[in-house]
Amino acid sequence: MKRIVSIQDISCLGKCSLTVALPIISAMGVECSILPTAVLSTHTMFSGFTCKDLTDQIEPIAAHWKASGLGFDAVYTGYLASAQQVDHVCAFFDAFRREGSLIVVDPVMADNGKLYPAFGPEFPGQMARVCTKADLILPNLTEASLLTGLPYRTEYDEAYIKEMLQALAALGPRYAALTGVSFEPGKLGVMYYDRVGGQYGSYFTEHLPATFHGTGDVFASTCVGALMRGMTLGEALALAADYTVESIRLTLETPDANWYGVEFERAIPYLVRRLH
Ligand code: PXL
Repeated sequence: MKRIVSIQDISCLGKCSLTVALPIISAMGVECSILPTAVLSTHTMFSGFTCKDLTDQIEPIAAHWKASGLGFDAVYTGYLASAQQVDHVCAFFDAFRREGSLIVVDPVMADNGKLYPAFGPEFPGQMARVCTKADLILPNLTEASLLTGLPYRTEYDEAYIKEMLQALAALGPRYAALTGVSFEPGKLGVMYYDRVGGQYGSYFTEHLPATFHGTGDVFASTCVGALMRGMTLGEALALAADYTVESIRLTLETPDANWYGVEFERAIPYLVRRLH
């Protein structure tokens, strides 16, 4: 069984980051170890959340794993709790990168043109440093614009997306995939670029009329799980998009669904079926 380590926060309630990555990656038949960056009472869209930063735990946990001869087929990072964690996460990549392993960075920090509330203006520059060491990055358009310095647009064409993808890949990763791309009403998806092959690809599916918190984490976790199950990047991104849409569809069908996340749990049978 492939083993990954996911480095992101534990939002104790809120259906995002590790409480999404663990069940999804496990359901896909891939072992998911965790390195929590912080413990929050909820995600940061709730008011009054608590946050215990765990920066000082990253290095000793990594050192114990190294001393015990433990390694990973992939490292997948998401929400980092502070700019101070960036050096530790970069050092972790250097220590655990090995022949054939994959480093996936979801540069979680912003959406809809705005940084998340816990981050200051220096954070995107720090997150860009994490991206330079990745094999694959999975930003949304807001994050891509903050990482590259290119303008954030809500109306755009394929040339703009291709320019953005090239600028993202120029940061260092071989592969960049932009989420939340739409070229026509009713369709939403992902466009990606392989810097080494010089090739673009895309996958579009239904654009459901709602946005939910944590769907980026559902998407990224599924993509990493699918890559570990041997799918190509194009197949992994398509499965991630389809499962995310299925989770949103089931949430919209649930009259008492919570506002803070999607009912990805009810779509797990669909995800598992798609693996066979
Ligand atoms: O879903 C991304 C995410 C992860 N973790 C925390 C967050 C967010 C988005 O706001 O607040 C703590």
